[in-house]
Amino acid sequence: MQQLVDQIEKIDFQSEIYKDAYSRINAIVIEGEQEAHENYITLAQLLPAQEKELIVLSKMESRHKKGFEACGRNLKVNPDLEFAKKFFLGLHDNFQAAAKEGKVVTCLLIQSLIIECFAIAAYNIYIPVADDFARKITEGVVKEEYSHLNFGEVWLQENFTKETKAELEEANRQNLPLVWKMLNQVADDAKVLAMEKDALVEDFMIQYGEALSNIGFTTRDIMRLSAYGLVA
Ligand code: Y39
Ligand code: FE
Ligand code: FE
Ligand code: FE
Repeated sequence: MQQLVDQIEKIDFQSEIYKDAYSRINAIVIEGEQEAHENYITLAQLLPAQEKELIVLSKMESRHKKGFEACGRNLKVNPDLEFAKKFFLGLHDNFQAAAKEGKVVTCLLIQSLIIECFAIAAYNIYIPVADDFARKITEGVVKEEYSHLNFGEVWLQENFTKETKAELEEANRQNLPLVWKMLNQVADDAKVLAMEKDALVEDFMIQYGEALSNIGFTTRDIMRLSAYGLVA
């Protein structure tokens, strides 16, 4: 705790090094919220019975995007959106390909489990080390991200069969290694913001493992699935 207090006191939110790192992390979050907005609209088309609920989630995502844009402006940072688009390309393409084939289970795994858990981990780790303005925004956002994760958990739990289980395993195999790659790509910038990679990995694994457990996977499955592709 004292360590955290010392660390926060040292953060200079207006230093060039902080603002440079923030230009990429802030852009990733803005782009991520935009993609999440679009993904929930696509999911609404794939799941007509949940259309209204999913449109509500998509609207939350655009509000999140506006909130994080305000965080960047507040620090006078220009988000590097070109970098962020490339950052999400792998997950973006896999989501699009799955949607085209009507693979709703894969789409839910990518957006409502993987991306939401990544967001929850990142926001939880960011909140204690954020500037006052961004902290208030992020606290409001993370509460809603839990409800997005919950949507995916409930749907996948209610539809858990041999077939959906197999599709989840395959989608996990294709997409989880991308998350570890993404995390490595931002580790240095995250560190400048006082967010440790180990803490991000740990929080992600806890959220993701809990989600898989709620859906119906065994502990043994979860161990195998949640560390898939994790190298360093
Ligand atoms: O569902 C959502 O709102 C998720 C899209 C938002 C993505 C957040 C991505 C966070 C990654 C940040 C990495 C910082 C270390
Ligand atoms: Fe969001
Ligand atoms: Fe979300
Ligand atoms: Fe989100």
